[in-house]
Amino acid sequence: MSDLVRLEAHGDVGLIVIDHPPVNALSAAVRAGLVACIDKLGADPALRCGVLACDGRTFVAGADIREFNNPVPPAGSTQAVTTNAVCAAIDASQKPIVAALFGTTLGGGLEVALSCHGRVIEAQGKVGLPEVKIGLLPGAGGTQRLPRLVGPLAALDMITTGRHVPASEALSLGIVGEIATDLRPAAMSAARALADAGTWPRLRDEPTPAVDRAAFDAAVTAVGKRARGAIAPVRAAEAVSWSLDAPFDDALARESEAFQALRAGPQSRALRHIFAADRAAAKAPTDEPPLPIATAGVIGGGTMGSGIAISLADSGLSVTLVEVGDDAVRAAEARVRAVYDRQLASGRLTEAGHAARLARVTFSTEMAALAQADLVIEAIIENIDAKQDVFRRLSAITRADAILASNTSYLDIDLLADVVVHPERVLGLHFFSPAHVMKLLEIVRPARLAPAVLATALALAKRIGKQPVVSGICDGFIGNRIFSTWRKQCDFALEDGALPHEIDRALESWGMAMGPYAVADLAGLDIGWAQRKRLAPTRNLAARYVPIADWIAEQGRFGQKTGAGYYLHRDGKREIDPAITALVERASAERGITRQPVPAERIQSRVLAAMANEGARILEEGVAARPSDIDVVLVHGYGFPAWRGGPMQAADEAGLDTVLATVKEMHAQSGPGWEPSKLLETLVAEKRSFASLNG
Ligand code: T1G
Repeated sequence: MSDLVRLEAHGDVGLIVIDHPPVNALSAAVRAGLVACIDKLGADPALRCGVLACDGRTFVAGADIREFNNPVPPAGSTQAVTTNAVCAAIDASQKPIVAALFGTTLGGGLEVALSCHGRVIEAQGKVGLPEVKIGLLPGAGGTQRLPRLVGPLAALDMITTGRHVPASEALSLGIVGEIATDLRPAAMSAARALADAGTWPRLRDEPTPAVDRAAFDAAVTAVGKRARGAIAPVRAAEAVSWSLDAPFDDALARESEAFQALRAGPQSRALRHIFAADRAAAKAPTDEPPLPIATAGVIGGGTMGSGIAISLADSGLSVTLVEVGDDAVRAAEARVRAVYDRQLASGRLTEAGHAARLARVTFSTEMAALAQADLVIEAIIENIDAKQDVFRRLSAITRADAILASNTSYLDIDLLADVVVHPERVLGLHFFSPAHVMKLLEIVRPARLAPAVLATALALAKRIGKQPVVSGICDGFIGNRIFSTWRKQCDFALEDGALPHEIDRALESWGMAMGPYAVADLAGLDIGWAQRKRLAPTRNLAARYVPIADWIAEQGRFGQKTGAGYYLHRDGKREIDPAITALVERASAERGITRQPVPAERIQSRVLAAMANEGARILEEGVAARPSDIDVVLVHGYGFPAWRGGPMQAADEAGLDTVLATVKEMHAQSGPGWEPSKLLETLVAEKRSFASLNG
């Protein structure tokens, strides 16, 4: 036994308890301790049965992800005690063992529980096989045991989505036999009942329930379509199909091979990188405790303001939304109610939940209503004068310790702090539209920000289910600055010979959720147009500038909202518009370019190089704390494929020398503004990676 896993005798029940904070991950020591305790249970004549339980906040949340970057341990070492070996020890047990599930029983934790002879769960507990989310598949029999328990179709859904299944659904699927209020006693009773019955079937001996093969194959095909380049869900679906007809042990061996191949591959490396990067970005760079936030105010009830109010209310906060005039208040109320009505209609909210959330959001035309708010988020038009006026008034009305935030997507937060008493409480909380849906939250850190306020913003992000990234101040912060940079390379490709749909297709086939021109039509071309006009006075006139986007906007074509932008939009479909083709060709002609086809690979490599080079500049300027923060922004806010790990990870995978060569090529062709960053040149010279800067 080890101090991580102990065996306690409770009458005739052997209670095996794992105590490995924070989530009882199945590290090598835990796996070895489990096998030792299972053996000890079997050898003790006073014990008729066993219960597998955990101390702390959750039953086993999976294998220890940190071990996956280590080389496969040599046979015979304690590390070689795999999760499969733990399951095999339970399979070989001559005494029934019941698992006592609570918290989030995930991955290897659920697989070990599935090899047990019964499972009891707490009402708030959840189970899942989320391996695909880190580019893996269940590697300890999950793809073979779960189908035998719940049927191939339900298993395929759980394993290829990685979703968490609540206790009630786990009961109806048969994953657990009981939902208990007093967990361990209930599990002990269940174990005794199996011992009394004298029989305790093993899932591995059960036949897989029959399934309509055509329906199953159609579901497998759908997994491939949804995967959008990710290979783990496709491999996982293949593994589940083996449960239909392959002998258990043969399928188990194939599952292990498939698991190891994924674990060693670039996609799992990238997804494990994002798993760690998300957590690194969310860690407060200070020991200051967060301040309490119970009541919040939002100024501005447009799309962003109402989305922010919903995001706050969803997390239990009381929110007062302030707008100017009764009409604007009514419009804001309608926006908030419409979202909650849709969630009620779709079953995502119960009647009670719907009523509770609506009750949390109140509306006012008076800023004085925010006098006692702990936090106020301004979400009005992107105009610095208007924002400064709001912050002056907030400074006079709110408590001196109230946190004052702006949702601005690029304006200088220091200019807002300048007009506030106690400027150290002012920061940026840049939500992404729709604010109640998008996970990313850029926390913009002005020079005078108090550490406790930063810690409070990071704690708020976790509470409202957002993925925070701390950004310094620059035009566009991290995400929009990088987006506007690589978008220019796409515009150059338009002039050189490509068409909008070809560029969108090249990047979507590379894994981007949506190409830049489809995104522009969705977001509205007027926004970028206004930004370019704002920046026009400071634009470097020697730099290559493509007028295509301006020409389109000047025609009043703002994208989906006007029915036409880069594409024609009819009945919810995007159509190629010959008028845009002609406009693009005119741009090439006016620049004296003879159009040539632009290969998809060139678009992909230049977009990545542009992202990585601008990311390196952002790091040099201290706007981002580490390369992985940039990856988190692009993955959670801009549709960058998570299975490529973000631009900095993808650049490492491509080789920084290759990326630097592409940057130099772009500089030669595109002129000023495309110089290689010093950091990129230094890393290449020193044969280092961006990952080496992640700390
Ligand atoms: N291994 C190691 N550390 C883990 C971990 C894991 N599986 N899961 C979480 N942690 C750490 C995390 O890094 C953080 O550490 C702390 O726990 C709290 O996590 C064989 C091969 C469980 C839902 O994919 O989904 O089993 O930063 O901040 O928001 O087939 O963590 O404090 O030092 O996320 O409450 C499958 C991944 C693995 C689950 C809790 N399991 N984890 O969320 O806290 S592969 C997973 C989560 C596998 C088998 C295969 C979440 C959580 P630190 P947290 P949380």
